[in-house]
Amino acid sequence: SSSPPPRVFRSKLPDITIPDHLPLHDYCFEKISEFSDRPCLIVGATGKSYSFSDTHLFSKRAAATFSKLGVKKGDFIMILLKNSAEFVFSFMGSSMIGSVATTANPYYTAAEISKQLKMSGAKLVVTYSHCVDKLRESDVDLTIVTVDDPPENCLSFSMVYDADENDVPFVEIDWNDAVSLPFSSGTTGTPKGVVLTHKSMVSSIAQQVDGENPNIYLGTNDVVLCVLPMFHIFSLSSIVLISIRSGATILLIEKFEIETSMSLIERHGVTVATVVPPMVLMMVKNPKVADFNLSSIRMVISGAAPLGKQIEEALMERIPQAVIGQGYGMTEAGPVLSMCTAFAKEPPMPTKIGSCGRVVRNSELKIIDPKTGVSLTYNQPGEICIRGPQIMKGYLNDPVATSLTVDVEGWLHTGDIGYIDEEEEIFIVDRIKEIIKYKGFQVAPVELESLLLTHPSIMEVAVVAENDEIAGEVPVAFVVCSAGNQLTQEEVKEFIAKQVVFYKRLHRVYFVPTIPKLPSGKILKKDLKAKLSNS
Ligand code: AYL
Repeated sequence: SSSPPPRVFRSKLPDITIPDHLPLHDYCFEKISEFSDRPCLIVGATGKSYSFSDTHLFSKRAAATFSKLGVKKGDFIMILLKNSAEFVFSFMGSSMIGSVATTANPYYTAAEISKQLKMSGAKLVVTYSHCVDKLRESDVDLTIVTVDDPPENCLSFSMVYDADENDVPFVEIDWNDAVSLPFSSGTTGTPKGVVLTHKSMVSSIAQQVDGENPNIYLGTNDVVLCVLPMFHIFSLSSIVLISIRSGATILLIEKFEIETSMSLIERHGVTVATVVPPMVLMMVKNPKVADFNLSSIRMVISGAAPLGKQIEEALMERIPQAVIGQGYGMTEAGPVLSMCTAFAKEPPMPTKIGSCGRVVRNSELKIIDPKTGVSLTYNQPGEICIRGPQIMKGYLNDPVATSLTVDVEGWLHTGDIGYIDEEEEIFIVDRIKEIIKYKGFQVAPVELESLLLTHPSIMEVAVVAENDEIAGEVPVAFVVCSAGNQLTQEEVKEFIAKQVVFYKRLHRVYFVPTIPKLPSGKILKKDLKAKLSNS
């Protein structure tokens, strides 16, 4: 007789032993004696390279420096940097002294940075001199270290290189201690600090690259493209940390400019390109790409937003030798839930176009009916939930939001709707959470709605996602003006633009007489989205 169809899904690859005694930095650097002289970091813009032993050494010196500056175990530091060697040294250095790195976008406005500083309680920031004025606007008492010439009352990051690595104090690190604090709005509300512990991050990295048959097979001959921002967990975990663990070289690029990036891929022989869908779109649409030799690329990992089938097919034509597949992650999930198994060492387990691969090892995944909570089997779409050692400890200082996301049985509810086919491949089809994804970046509608409601001429508002060919989704607003007041679309857009980072800007404003709501006050966003022409 046949067994009943599964309700909890596990990896087709065998489970692995996750080293549950190592703090994140020791785990990442565990094997460096095997490749200490190989390049760990190459700075794309300058060509400067740092070996694994340099990277380890400068991380220890950063740890010693932060410690001298008063950072203690359990304290928070903010890294406000683009992709750079200093980012890596600061992050690893912070881990070494048991402090927690909260990472943020250097393009954030003063108000956005201030919120994150206050919510995290960070006392030290590593940044650029041109960000110092923004930092000073928040009335937080800060030690500011700049990687370029320090302005008055700031310190220079160059002190790290002169520090003594033997000055790193001994700290006892528990596996359940926090190590990083990325921000995410999750399934509801505004951005919150996501507490990722040594346990979560080590587990997720191990699930990606450890074991006899790693899900993502990386080695010392790989050169991994790092153009996605490291302040986002996708890049931090699935580029930087997995490469350090595996002995692969990381090619650091600050900003995705198509020709510069392609020429750096060619020059350094990039073998693994980790990307977001808008980058793939540019790689297939831009005719100049054909001028570059991309034959070194053997693997393309796309994630953070859905990758359209046609775009994936077009990329396969452009780089036919490469295996192309998706990773599916969520900051709160540590971050990886599923990964294309065609990236594994052996035997190749191909995945279908459009799939997000299969659930990672040492984890359980289920699909539930979002209304009843009943778990579903093959081919039935529902909310994706995951349980395993990699998921977040919780939101910082927010037990209510935590319990809405991680239930008492330890299942993390993603707010994504998907199904699993009979070959255990995951397909995401919808999202029941409010979040808008602009080129893979999160935009929280509530954040923009609260800002709009501070405008004296605005009475009611709803922000929703509008589909966009390039960005995937863009935020748009429905606005009800207060009696006797009128605004133009430009005025509303401008009002928001000066308060938020570029990707949260409104792309359109629709003036409406009322916002459709349930008697409870809940806005009927589905009805509003249906009004948009291209949704
Ligand atoms: P956050 N396809 C469709 N939607 C996706 C995908 C994908 N491949 N990946 C992520 N998302 C959406 O916290 C989904 O709605 O993390 C998910 O809940 O900024 C949300 O983005 C999470 O957004 C990887 C691969 C990390 C991906 C990531 C994504 C991190 C984005 C590591 O290896």
